[in-house]
Amino acid sequence: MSRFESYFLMTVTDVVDYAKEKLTIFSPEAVLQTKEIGDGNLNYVFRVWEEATGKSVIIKQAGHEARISSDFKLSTDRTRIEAEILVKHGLLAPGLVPEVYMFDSVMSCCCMEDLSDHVIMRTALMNHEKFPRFAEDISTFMVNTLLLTTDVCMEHKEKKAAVKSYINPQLCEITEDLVYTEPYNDIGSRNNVFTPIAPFVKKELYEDRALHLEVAKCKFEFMNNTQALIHGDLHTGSIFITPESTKVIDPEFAFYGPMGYDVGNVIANLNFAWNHSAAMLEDEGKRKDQLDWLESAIEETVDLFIEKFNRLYDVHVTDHMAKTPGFKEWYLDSILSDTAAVAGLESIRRTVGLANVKDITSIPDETKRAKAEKICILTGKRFIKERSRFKNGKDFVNLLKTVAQEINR
Ligand code: SR1
Ligand code: MG
Repeated sequence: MSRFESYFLMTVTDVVDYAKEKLTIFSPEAVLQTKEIGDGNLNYVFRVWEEATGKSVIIKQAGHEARISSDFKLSTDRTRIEAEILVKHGLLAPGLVPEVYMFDSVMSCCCMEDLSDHVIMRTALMNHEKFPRFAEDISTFMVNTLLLTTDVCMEHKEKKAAVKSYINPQLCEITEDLVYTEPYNDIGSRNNVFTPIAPFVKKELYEDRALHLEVAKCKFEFMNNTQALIHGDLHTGSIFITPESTKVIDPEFAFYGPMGYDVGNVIANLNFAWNHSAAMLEDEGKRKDQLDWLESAIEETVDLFIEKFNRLYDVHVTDHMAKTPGFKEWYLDSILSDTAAVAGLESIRRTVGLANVKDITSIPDETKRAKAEKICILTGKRFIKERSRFKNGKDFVNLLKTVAQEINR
């Protein structure tokens, strides 16, 4: 009888046996190596490879609680959501996600293409690398996976069935708490606030009542706008990249929500990379070069999203009323406003909340880190409060540059 007929959390040794027994890619005699390589907050990720043939795969398994904190007890069903969404994303945005080889509902694990020739984008950006294809690829990924899953394009009963089938209450709750609530009040007593800026956080985040009202409005938009099948966690740690290729991974937070949640996450995480390079690059020429590239990546991501959205909308719109002149522009405007708000919410929560980003926490100089954090918080606040005025890529970049200048004055 197989050891894998009831669920348990695997070790590297178990994973070798599992791969030999369950995956046709390896023969039962294969000599396999394995390493746990996960650096995310939730799951275990094993790379399994056979030296002799050069074959390799990734096996990702979900545990009953999050790695980052045992506060989060989670259903292991999230691996099913992830595997199903990866397959769907592969159909909607071919070449921009890893191939799924197998999903195992008993062991709650998913076996997929090994992307070891790619690097995690956050790490690469912290090494000040540039990726000329990024804006082109990520805008295609977002427009295709988002617009094509809306009521604008889909038959409405099918879309409602999809809303039902992709309901994801546990992971949505994490976002509702960590993104839309705790950074503004620390009611979970688990914010990670960098001590030198604690008074700043108190004044700018915990005591700004006008901000709280805007965040509350955004929270209810996130919970109630079943607009598109969103990735739900599209940060630079969810992107594998090379200069020639972009692959989006980890869609376990996917559900029907507002499109701006994905676009805003991308913008905020480029903002973190910008702040990392601004703080870490001593050489003025190199710093300017990297910041210019990051600014153009933000600008092009937004502008290409708008351009491709407009093009795809005209080709794929099926709803009669969505063809009304002016509706597309109104709809896109609301997505850009949500994008700005989420760029702000993500900038703030990764700075002061439970799940921080290395781009900021790895800045060793206290003064420089404090400055970077203040820029993230203040850009974040203005993205949220002024969200209706962001209409193109330049608007997003200009805010970042303006706030950075003010802090550095
Ligand atoms: C408890 S999980 C913390 C964060 O990690 C994930 O990547 C999501 O961003 C989540 O908010
Ligand atoms: Mg993840």
